[in-house]
Amino acid sequence: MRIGLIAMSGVRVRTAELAALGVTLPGFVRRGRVIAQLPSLGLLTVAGLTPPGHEVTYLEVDDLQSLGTLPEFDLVGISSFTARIDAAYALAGRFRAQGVPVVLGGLHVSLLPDEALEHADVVVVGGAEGAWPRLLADAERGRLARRYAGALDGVFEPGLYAVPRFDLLEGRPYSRITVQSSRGCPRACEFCAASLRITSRFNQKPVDRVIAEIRAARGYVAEPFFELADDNTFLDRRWGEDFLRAVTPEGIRYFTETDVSVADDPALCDRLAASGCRQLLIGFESPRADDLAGLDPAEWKRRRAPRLRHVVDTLQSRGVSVNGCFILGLDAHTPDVFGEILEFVRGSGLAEVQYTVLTPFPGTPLHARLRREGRLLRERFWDRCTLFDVTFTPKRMTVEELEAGLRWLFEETYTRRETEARLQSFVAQRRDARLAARRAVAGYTGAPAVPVPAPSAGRAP
Ligand code: B12
Repeated sequence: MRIGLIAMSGVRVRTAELAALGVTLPGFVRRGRVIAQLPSLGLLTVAGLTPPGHEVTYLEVDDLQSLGTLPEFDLVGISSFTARIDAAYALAGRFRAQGVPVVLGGLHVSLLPDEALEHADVVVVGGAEGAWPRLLADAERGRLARRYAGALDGVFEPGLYAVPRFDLLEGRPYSRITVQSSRGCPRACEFCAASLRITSRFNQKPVDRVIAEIRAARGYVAEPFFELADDNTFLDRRWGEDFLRAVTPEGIRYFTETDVSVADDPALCDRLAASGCRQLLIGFESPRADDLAGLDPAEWKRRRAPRLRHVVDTLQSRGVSVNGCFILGLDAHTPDVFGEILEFVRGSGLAEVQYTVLTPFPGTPLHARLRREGRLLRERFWDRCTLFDVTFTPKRMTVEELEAGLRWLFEETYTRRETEARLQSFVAQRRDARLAARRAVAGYTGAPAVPVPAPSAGRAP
């Protein structure tokens, strides 16, 4: 079969509106441009799970727009997050109008399969692992079912796992590639709309497979910057140690997401920079511990909040920049929180900062609760699931106050001067870290030094 796999790629930030407000946000815009370059690891994985004998084409919506007419396929698979699901439905409609069966998959579809089925012939709920090969066999027999359930666990075990088809990226202008080392996260935050929603527990990929994928990707994309498409990479410290040992000789540069517990292990932190880790994105959510009540079932984030500055120091003094993420509009947030967040950001020395608005993605416990409480501004607001749009009534401020607070924080934080100052302060910290490391090495061996990493890179959500 000729199979077309199409990603609803790109970022969805209504920067035009922010620009219209007279805001210049170099730090923000730069990050947006950088991350928009990422291909769809979901679809490269689907391609990897496709048995030999089929002809697979990977496209992004921009490719389709430039093509004008729709290419000819026997089956089309579309992947989309919530923000662009309506565009995905429209595209599905165009293929179906030509008699081509369309399969929809991904995070949004997994959580709202009934909605998706109104626009597709088939939906895959959960990961493609365990579903896609069956689906293709059925398609060849002309007996496609309407729904397929992917595996929720063991997705990286032999029999379910397949190496993503990085070869499909050959010749394309990517400079960043995603590789997944784990799926899920045990913290189970109420708002989380990531891979936790398509797994029954935390799944970690064996280190040798992650390394094999990194090597495979490098075979097709020259010198990529790697982003681990994980929610909590260093949760398991033993795995983390093994990973650092294995990835260091690969000489790559990478970014990933994890939680503050990584700073509990100074020995692991000592080895992060030399392993190529340039930045860790960590959800701080709010600098005031009490704001985090009820965020996760174990109140883990609340208990950890008093140590946020320590986390920044521990990592940045070892040459790894921290991208601290703050969620605006938590139930405990009053209008004075914006000033407190800015004060924290300025005082913490954070190299990068990300502000997003609390977003009730469909299918999350947060969505269910806000709906129950009658606080959703609209019943259906998927195109506003950008992380920068207010979609609900905050508890202790008005919608307008939340919007104004977000804009104010952007204006204060992402100016050229502030962005540069953050970066420079981190560069100085990293220089000190390298000097200290050199001294330590020289003290033991008389040898000159540790490897010198290149400048850090940033990214947005
Ligand atoms: C990389 C990434 C991006 C890349 C995406 C590149 C791409 N085209 O995929 C970029 C930078 C472009 C991006 C953009 C955005 N992102 Co983003 N991104 C991520 C990130 C970090 C990793 C996603 C990933 O690669 N996962 C690994 C793959 C293997 O998993 P997967 O995609 O779920 O695919 C599996 C299954 O879902 C299924 N599947 C998926 N598609 C299909 C299709 C078919 C046919 C089948 C059968 C199966 C199937 O099979 C796959 C293998 O099991 C996650 C956060 C995280 N840590 O997970 C956020 C995340 C996905 N992003 C998010 C958001 C909000 C955005 C933006 C709206 C931000 C913005 N304002 O611009 C935009 C969305 C724009 C858009 N085009 O829709 C949210 C989405 C939540 C949701 N439910 O929609 C997440 C979860 C982060 C968060 N803060 O909550 N993002």
